[in-house]
Amino acid sequence: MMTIRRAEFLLSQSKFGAFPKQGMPEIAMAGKSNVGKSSLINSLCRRSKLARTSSEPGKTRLINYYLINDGPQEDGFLLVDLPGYGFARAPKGEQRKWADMIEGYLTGSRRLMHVFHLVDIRHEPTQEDQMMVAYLRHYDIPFSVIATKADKLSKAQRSRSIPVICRTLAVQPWEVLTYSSEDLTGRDALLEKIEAILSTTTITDDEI
Ligand SMILES: Nc1nc2c(ncn2[C@@H]2O[C@H](COP(=O)(O)OP(=O)(O)O)[C@@H](O)[C@H]2O)c(=O)[nH]1
Ligand SMILES: [Mg+2]
Repeated sequence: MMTIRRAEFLLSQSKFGAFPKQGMPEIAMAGKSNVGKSSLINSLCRRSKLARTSSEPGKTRLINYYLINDGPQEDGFLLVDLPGYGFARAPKGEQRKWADMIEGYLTGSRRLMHVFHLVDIRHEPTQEDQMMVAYLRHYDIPFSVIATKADKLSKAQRSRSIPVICRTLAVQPWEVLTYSSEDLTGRDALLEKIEAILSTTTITDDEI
């Protein structure tokens, strides 16, 4: 299983664009505001204040990049916290801006290896969640679903909610990981998944 030895905030963007360290493998987190993207990054890296978390849906929508395992060991990668959605009542202009950012990122990112699409294990995925999956399928980006906040449900309740998530998003049960940033359920499995994703990244930039 891979270890996260170092984790640091790299930069934020309000619009996708070129940045230093671009060319490292990237793994991105997508999902509704408040679903637990920042908490997952913090719990995965065991750094409680790396990514800013909040019980209030974020007002500023940014792409946040975190640099993981930077150094000579060549297992470095970028974790990318994508702007959350879940603002069906938000002004059209704001929705358009979100869509432009997401499309800009998904089409512009040079080495996006995988997207973790987070959904709350307690709720049926929304139309916006389905739209996010449609984006990922449209751009042919490998993804898996992470059912977050697992600590809020009993084991029996969890096993009832996973099929609902699978059905709504048209994914298979083995494409869904159960996770909790509170009690670290699923953390080891997620690290193994990341290791598997990164092990397919042996091609260097000039070969692409
Ligand atoms: N119980 C529980 N609460 C969580 C979990 N993950 C996130 N939260 C809470 O959900 C709220 C939103 O989390 P945040 O990480 O900021 O969501 P983001 O908007 O997707 O980045 C915060 O109050 C977190 O403490 C989890 O696994 N379990
Ligand atoms: Mg966040």
